[in-house]
Amino acid sequence: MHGNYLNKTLMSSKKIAIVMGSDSDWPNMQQAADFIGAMQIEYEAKVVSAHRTPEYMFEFAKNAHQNYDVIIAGAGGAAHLPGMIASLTHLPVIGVPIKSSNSIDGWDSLLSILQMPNGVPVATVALNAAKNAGILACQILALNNKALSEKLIAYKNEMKASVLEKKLS
Ligand code: RP5
Repeated sequence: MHGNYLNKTLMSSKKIAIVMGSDSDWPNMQQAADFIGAMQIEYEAKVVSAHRTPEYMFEFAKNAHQNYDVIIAGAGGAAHLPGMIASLTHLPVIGVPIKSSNSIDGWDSLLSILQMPNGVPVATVALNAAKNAGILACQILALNNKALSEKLIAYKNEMKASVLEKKLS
């Protein structure tokens, strides 16, 4: 089990929820947490399973707007967690398809999260792309946070510089 660090809050109030179907998703989902933490934004990470803890998932999703502005939800295989959460909240939900031990090459996870019906969007990032989910969540928060938007601009500029500096021998 990945235990204690799954319930981590950086500051007093919470802004971004990072939820996942299993603690086996955490090594991947941690990349979202790491980026959000580096931006000094508050987050809470927890396991919420659509299949194993459906009542808890319902309670979490129905009350999420009281504690969070954005939800990042990752799952693998029959990955119903992001879509079910999106069906129960008006908050933006970013889905992370995970290539898990029960996944068939990741396609099941990807399509389960991506192919939502009209009216219930999940902003789906690439397979295992939890870092991009963290970046996107911060970009959403930055709409109302100038300091964060400046940090994101600095991050993008650093990325650009690192690409331009690359030398092929
Ligand atoms: C999904 O099943 C989880 O999100 C995870 O990706 C996958 C496997 O879960 P474990 O059997 O490792 O707990 O619900």
